[in-house]
Amino acid sequence: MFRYAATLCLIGLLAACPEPHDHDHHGGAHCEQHSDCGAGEHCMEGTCQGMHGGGTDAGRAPVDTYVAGLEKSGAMGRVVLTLVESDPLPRDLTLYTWQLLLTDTEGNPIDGARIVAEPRMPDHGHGTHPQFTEATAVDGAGRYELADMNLFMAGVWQINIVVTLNGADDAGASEDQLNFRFDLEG
Ligand SMILES: [Cu+2]
Repeated sequence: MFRYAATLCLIGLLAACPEPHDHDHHGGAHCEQHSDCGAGEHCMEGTCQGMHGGGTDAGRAPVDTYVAGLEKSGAMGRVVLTLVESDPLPRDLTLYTWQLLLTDTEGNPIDGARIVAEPRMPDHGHGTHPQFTEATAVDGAGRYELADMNLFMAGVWQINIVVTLNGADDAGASEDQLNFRFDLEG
């Protein structure tokens, strides 16, 4: 087939010329781990993908410097989520439990929300197990706890958090989302 295409090429049908150097890179070579892929690629869902390819992971955003009481505003402007305390401090590769405070933008505690965290490593294209951790309410004053998130690898972890608020009326639930990003030394 290649010989045939090359022959067409020689007799002047330039459009039929094969481009052997350009094709196999975009299909995504099969892989099982990052080291199976080339430089600038990572292994995601069984194929090698370029690092700069959009998606939901924003790999180049700055990381957070941890302080107790770190606040994040939701992208929709509905909530503010405070990381009251991380145990342990974001550095080790282990199970993390986070104490959270959920308020509206005026600082009023919000109870009865559903808070689900999904830890991801944006630069590697993978998450953790279990994939999602749902927070439990702690004391009914806007306090919640995320227990035992397994941040098992050194590097940047982005903890994507979706907050679902119960509607005050029959209009139903509304969502907001935010993330925390920490670079774990390991
Ligand atoms: Cu990783």
